[in-house]
Amino acid sequence: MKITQIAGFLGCGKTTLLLRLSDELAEGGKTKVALVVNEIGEIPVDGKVIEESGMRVKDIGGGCICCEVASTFAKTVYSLYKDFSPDHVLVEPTGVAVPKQVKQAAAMSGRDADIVLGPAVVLFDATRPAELLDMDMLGRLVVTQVKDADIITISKADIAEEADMAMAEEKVRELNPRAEIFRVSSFTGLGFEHLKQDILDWKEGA
Ligand SMILES: Nc1nc2c(ncn2[C@@H]2O[C@H](COP(=O)(O)OP(=O)(O)O)[C@@H](O)[C@H]2O)c(=O)[nH]1
Ligand SMILES: [Mg+2]
Repeated sequence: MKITQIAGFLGCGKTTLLLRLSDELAEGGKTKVALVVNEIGEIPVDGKVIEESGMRVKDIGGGCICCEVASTFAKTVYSLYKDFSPDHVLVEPTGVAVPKQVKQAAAMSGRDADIVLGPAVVLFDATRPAELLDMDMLGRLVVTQVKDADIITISKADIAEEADMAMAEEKVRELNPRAEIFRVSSFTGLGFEHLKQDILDWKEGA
């Protein structure tokens, strides 16, 4: 069971990407996928609708899974492993979560469980790069998220201006030379094959 987080600031497109990606990863039921969402103050996911397609959805409230409710998160992941044994668990932390801490929380989810960590995928909203990196505003948080990422997807490529996307790519590359960076659109499907393959091939520490 591989746990992959889809992180990034509020409104950058996490839920939209998660839903499309889970559908693509499931390959019409060949692969079992579970979703864990932690949506404090975010747009709620309709779990019932998603479960109709054979997936399992867990919603964790009461705080951020990277801190206040890390142990609830770990228990949820473990119970998914026991009761549903998915191949993939996709996790959407809140927009203010720190990816490194989410990884640590996921790693706590059980020693006897056959759980491997997937990459930290961080979305960077290409429609508002200047605002996201503004150090007086969101900057510090967004910079931490970008630095922690294994994969950075430049999101909303279908509507972002080319100049903004180029700026976003340049800035995130400077902040994190280690991560893979590419453009995605959850509306057109741009970048999804790449993302899916990266997640499938990912080996922590490799
Ligand atoms: N044009 C466009 N809009 C998107 C895309 N992904 C998300 N959005 C929109 O961005 C807004 C926030 O998306 P959401 O997935 O809820 O973001 P989250 O807060 O990070 O989970 C919604 O209005 C989405 O419809 C995309 O790839 N292209
Ligand atoms: Mg969301």
